[in-house]
Amino acid sequence: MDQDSRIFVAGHRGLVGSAILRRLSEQGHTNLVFRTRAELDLTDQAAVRAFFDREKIDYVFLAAAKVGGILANDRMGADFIRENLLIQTNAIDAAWRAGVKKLLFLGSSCLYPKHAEQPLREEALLTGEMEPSNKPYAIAKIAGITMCQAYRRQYGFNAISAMPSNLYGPGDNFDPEGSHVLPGLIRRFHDAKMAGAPSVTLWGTGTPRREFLYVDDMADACLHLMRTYDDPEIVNVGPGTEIAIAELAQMIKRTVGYEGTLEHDLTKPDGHPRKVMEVSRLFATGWRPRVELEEGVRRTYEWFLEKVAPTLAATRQAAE
Ligand code: GFB
Repeated sequence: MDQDSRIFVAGHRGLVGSAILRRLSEQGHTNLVFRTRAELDLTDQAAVRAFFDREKIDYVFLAAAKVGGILANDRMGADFIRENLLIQTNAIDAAWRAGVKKLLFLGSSCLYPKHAEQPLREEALLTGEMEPSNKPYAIAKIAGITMCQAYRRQYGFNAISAMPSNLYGPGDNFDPEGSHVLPGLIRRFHDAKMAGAPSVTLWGTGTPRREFLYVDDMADACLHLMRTYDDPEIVNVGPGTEIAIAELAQMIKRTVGYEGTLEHDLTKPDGHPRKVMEVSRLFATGWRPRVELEEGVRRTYEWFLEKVAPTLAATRQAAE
């Protein structure tokens, strides 16, 4: 990837895409291409082909996807499988047809079997039953990974796939129902603090274990892989450390400065009992994450206070 390579970041308004765009800019890349959904609907095959034919793109970061937390996945499986299959099929195929040099596709640690041996090795993919709450999402994403591998094998297309752990950071979705646990709890503890509420509800038992990677570290890993990795096998991207959800909740509670108690809503799913990835394939290439979880949570809460909280406060006032 040269400084003047023409680079398309699909999904540049999302958590990962916006971080990739920031990182590319910081590193002096100026020939960057991005489109809003209104400008380019990635589920529209003809539009995507016309875009790639016209734009003469060299590199693609395919960070556009329909994503969400455990409840959104559980309730809207049809949307998750349809949108992801369409977006990735259109983008990967059109990129190859238009002569793109290299494409990075993103999977997720939730694609691994529910009871796979931990830490999750790349070889564990497709070796067992999936976690039912996110099966439609996982099947779609596994199709994308397989498509990258098949296009490489049949057509020589340099398409690689990374498997991020749970991600978080500035630009996240803080919707109380649809979001992932970390931004969801920041929002819930913040709202409870503002309202002086006596308790905050945690979904599930709090015992599931997850690993969380700060999104700027993820973006950094994506650029690193784009520059250095050309193999068909998937690569896990995570910090290699884990935390129980109940412990994470305590960390967020401290960061927000909430003083009430915690309750559990056991009607909500736990999902995978444990998801921690084996990251030696990535670490062997010299890459390491930089932002520790506590620091990342602090930075994310600061971003939330600056960008999200004022709008919430204004909405609350208007409703009163
Ligand atoms: O972040 P989360 O939705 O991702 O949930 P997954 C992680 C854990 O936190 C689950 C618990 O055990 C939840 O039950 N949890 C506790 C909460 N309180 C909350 C809350 O307020 N909100 C949320 N969202 N969870 C998703 C997958 O699974 O991870 C997706 O469904 C995706 O497909 C993503 O891949 C990375 O790790 O369980």
